[in-house]
Amino acid sequence: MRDAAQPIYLADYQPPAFLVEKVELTFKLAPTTTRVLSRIRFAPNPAAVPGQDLHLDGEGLRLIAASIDGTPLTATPDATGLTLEAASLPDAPFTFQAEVEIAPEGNTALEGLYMSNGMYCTQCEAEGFRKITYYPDRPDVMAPFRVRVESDLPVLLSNGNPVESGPGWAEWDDPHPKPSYLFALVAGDLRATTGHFTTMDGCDVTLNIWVRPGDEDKTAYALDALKRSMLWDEQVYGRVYDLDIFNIVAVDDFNMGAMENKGLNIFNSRCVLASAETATDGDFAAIERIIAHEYFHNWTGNRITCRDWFQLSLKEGLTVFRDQQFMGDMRSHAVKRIDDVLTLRARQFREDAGPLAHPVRPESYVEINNFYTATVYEKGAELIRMLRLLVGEDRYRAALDLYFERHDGQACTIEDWIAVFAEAAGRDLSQFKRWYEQAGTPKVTLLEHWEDGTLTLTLRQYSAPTPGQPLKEPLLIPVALGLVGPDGAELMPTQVLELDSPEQVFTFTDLPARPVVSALRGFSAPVVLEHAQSSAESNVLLGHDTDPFARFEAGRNLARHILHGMILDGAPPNPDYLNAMRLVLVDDRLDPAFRALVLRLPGEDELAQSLHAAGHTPNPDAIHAARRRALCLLAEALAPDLTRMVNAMATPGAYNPDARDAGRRALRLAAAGLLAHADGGTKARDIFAQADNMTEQFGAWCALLAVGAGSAESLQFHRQWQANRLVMDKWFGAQVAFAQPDLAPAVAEELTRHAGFDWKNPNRFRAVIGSLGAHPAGFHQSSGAGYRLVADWLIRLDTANPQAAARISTVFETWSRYDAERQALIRAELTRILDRPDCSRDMGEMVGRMLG
Ligand code: 0A1
Ligand code: ZN
Repeated sequence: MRDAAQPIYLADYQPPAFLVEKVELTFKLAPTTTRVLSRIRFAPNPAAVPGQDLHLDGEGLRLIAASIDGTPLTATPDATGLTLEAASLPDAPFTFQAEVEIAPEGNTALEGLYMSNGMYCTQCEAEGFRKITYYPDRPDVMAPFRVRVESDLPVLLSNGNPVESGPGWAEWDDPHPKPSYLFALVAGDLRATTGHFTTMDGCDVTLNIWVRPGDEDKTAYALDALKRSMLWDEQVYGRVYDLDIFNIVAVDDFNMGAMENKGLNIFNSRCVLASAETATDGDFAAIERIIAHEYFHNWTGNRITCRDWFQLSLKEGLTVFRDQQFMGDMRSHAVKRIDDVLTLRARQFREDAGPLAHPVRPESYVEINNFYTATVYEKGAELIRMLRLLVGEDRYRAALDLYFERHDGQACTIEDWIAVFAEAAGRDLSQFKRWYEQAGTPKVTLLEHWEDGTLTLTLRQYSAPTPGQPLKEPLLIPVALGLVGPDGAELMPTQVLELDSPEQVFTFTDLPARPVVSALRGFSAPVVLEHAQSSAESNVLLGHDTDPFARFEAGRNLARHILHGMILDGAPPNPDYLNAMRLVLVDDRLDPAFRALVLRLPGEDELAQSLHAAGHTPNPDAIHAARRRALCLLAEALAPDLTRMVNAMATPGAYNPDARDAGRRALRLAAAGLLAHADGGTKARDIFAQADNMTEQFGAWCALLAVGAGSAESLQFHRQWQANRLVMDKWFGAQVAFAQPDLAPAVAEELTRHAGFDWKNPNRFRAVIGSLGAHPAGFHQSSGAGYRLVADWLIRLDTANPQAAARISTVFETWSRYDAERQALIRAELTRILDRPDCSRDMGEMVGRMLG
């Protein structure tokens, strides 16, 4: 039996004692008295150690009756479920039946069966099914499900294909064996937008996007993204959809972004609903990506699933990599790569550098929900990307074909994945596998030596200790590198150097002149590169590198260097930098989206992270002030060009969310945002007044808030959008995100008293409390007011929704970067969160790890 606070170890994995041949469920839905009847056909698992008990997970269930092959059961459940003793079980297949009662209405944790705005829905990943009925709730038990739903609500959905329905009931059949975490049920007053897709095998698939009445006008983009995802997966991976119907449902109360339940994806409504007026370009892109992500899970996750939750990255890393490829194909590979690297650094490098660092495949956990992390997802995707780079595109595709062929219908491990890859690529990947096992971001140092036409590069790697891993082995790091002439011409196209030792030397001979080294092109490995380059060299790369990521990175390095100087000793920015930015801004050969990214200065948290890595104690106020001054200086230096760009990048005609127009709007808003630091927001006010789309309306309002203006616009925004939940999340969030640092905690506190602050809704909670945690100078006010407010609310949320509260607690994960006073204040708040008798297992694990 499991003690709830004890860790579970990968090393303790045991195959299940029994397999399930068939599941039949009947739901009689009622808000406080839902009855779940189950009929489960079990068979002994030939691969298991014989003589084991059968443990059926179950939490918070009221057991009405249970039987085995018709004989009533005598066993009584405990807090973790029902244990059927080996001696009492037949050693042949048998049928277990149970009836339980649950209360979805009171389920504020949003896990299991719960209610959102009068609609029933489920969330079973990772371990929610045990809150619905007794079952071996583990991913290596896969079975076909047949489900009957009884309710007066008009729309009744479950996984698979619809088989029969009548007034007040519907039956669904899912022929594909699946683990319980992919089970789903929805019942509500819903409206569908319907489309069709014909698979490459000629089968017609009905596609439905189900929403609440009134939201039907916000479904077109999701439906289109779904069709494009289905086509892409056929064309690029040869993967065909396998049911007659694909349903997507939008739900307002949802802990995460979306969930890939077989044939019945459930989405946080913010990840589906979009119209020009209510969603920004960023929202449209996120919807496209998440629709694709969940759809791609049908093969990478559902048909091939994980043996246990330690293998989570097997499905998540691969599926994120696939959605990144898809987005690159749909939009721009260059811009997508830069965006992905920015996210990786902001979230995963931050995690990897602190007390919550863990390997892509963790070795233990207390609460698995705490491991849906940037490391498992985003770093996991980087590992797939590196594998592809190391073996080449063709062998990558061959490896994937083999993976699908060999493992379809199975619950697999990272070992299975690596073995397929090693076989298809014909190379030993045992050293590569360490990437899955070692936490922390490796540091790669690059030293140059130039003599007589020969360039000698010394590459070193170092991985610092992380919690539980004091010593690290060298990794296999692909370093994509090119050489650029001082005039900007490419002297040597990209080569992939394989760094597999602590130190290696590479030489390049017969060079006409000392080249500029363009290292880590395309961000070929998730490492921190230390490579001293002069600003003249960075300028060559920024202006000429053939690799767009390297161009971006050169600009970023210049900006970071200048900001460090301003923060640490008030040094003014180098005029060369201002000039380099001007050249990028006005270069019409460059994609506007790319220019918008280059113009964006590193954020405050990134600066705190890089200062800390360089041995300094970051001061959040000083970082904020210096960054603000840099924005003013840039704005003053570039004002005429910025004004020109605001005008030139207008997108006449009807709003189009495609990458081209979105890129122009991004540059337009970046220019207006910067200009606001010089013109007080005049241009931004014009954009706001004329906007016919949310991207410009919201972008312009944020530009005003960022310079302390925009109060009239705030009122107008509120008046216009108070009836729209998703837009109101923006209204709540932006006021905190752009608050003057010393006022930010009070602004957030005030908003928590607003009638619209429905704290049990995760989107709204995040908009206020999450935004304060993401505002470094506001959150880290030396008074401790930010810490106190966040801790108060986390304590409150922990009692209703531990999973969401534990996730948001990561705002504290960087505490050890800061000065002793701030550290003491944060530790006191973390201790206050932890030292409560009712602290959840989720929160207890997170805070415990943060305190170390
Ligand atoms: N598997 C989903 C995300 C997800 C994960 C956990 C959840 O509850 C703990 C809910 C959703 C995905 O990758 O999209
Ligand atoms: Zn996923």
